[in-house]
Amino acid sequence: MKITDAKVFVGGPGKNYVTLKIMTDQGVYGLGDATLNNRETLPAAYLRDYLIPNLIGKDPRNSEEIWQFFYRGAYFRGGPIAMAAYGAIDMALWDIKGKLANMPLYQLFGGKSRDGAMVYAHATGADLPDLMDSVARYVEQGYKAVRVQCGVPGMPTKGYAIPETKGGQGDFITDFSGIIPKTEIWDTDRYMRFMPDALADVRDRFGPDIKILHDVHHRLLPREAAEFAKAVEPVGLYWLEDPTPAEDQNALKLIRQHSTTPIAIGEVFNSIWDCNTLIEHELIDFIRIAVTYGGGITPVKRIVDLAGLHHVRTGFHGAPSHSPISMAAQHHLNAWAPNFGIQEYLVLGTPDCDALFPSEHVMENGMVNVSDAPGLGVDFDETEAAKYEYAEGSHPIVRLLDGTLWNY
Ligand code: GCO
Ligand code: MG
Repeated sequence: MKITDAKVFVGGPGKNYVTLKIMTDQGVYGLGDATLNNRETLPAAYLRDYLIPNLIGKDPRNSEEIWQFFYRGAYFRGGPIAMAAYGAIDMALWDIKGKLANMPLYQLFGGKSRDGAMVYAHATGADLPDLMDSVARYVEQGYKAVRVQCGVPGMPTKGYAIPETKGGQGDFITDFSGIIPKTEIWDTDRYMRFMPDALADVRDRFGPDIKILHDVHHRLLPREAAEFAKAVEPVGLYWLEDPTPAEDQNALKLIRQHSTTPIAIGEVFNSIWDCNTLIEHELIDFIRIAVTYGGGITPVKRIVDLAGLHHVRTGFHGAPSHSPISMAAQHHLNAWAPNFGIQEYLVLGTPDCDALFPSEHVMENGMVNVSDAPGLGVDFDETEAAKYEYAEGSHPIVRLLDGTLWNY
């Protein structure tokens, strides 16, 4: 069996999804997602210019060998651009494998460990009353877990993932006016004074059963993060996410020494080497790596197994930049993983998105029921894809009050 061709598509409704389609001499094809938010053209170019020419003629069933060929063969290892491109290939090869076996992927991993996988949605408010309305909407829809983010009074600009005006919904991250980023101003002192009480108010209003998550988005220093994690202990958070920038694995020690608040980290990780210390020293509770920038199912499944040895559960990244293809790969891992925790779930879910990626996975009452269709259980409509093209966009950058560049 041989790979005969592969194509890359960039575009989508409100997102620059990077979709890979690998064709074989047996008519079976596989789909992968290489979307790297706001840098989408780069994994697409790596796929087109180097990886696809090297794929042609290979046996698609040898997904492990092909992964090693690209990862080791590049000499310069890792990084989000390369790993997103390898990730798309790996997903597509697993999709082909599942279709050949006539089995959903979770069966190839070891079968189902649960009936449905719990997901969390993003509630956000320009201020606290606005946030309460947003949480209430998700609770009414049956969500069991909600991430809560709230505008901080007196902050010069809105904080991470906060709407400009009350009632605003959606993805507040990408600005499609061009590639020159907007600037947000961050005031740690105001955040530290306001946010623990705001989280406590959400707990008081919605009671003990709802799972509350909060994302610091890498903005605190280790000592500040330890103070914050201690201050929010009475809230009983399901997790505190990215309290410090993720590249300093040592920073997490200080937080652990001072607090029992569960810590989730890893949405910017690309390999097992970014998180092995955190996992082996049991400094985190949830690993957030995504199947896309983590290099695909093959390496991420190894991370899940390592995490399982150390009581670390999964909480894969699921921001809206993940297309239904990589989300499907995560749904299959979530169905199987003995150490599954929760899944972030923000697939656009619009009619346009559903038409582009017809999917067999069902989300209801805050739970995903994985598809039993062979392979990933999601398709890609090339006629629909022809309607879209790449749109320039950017993440904001963040500066402190005195203008110092800070972490977005
Ligand atoms: C999350 C993340 C995202 C990132 C985004 C960057 O928890 O979902 O923090 O919102 O900001 O993926 O592109
Ligand atoms: Mg996050």
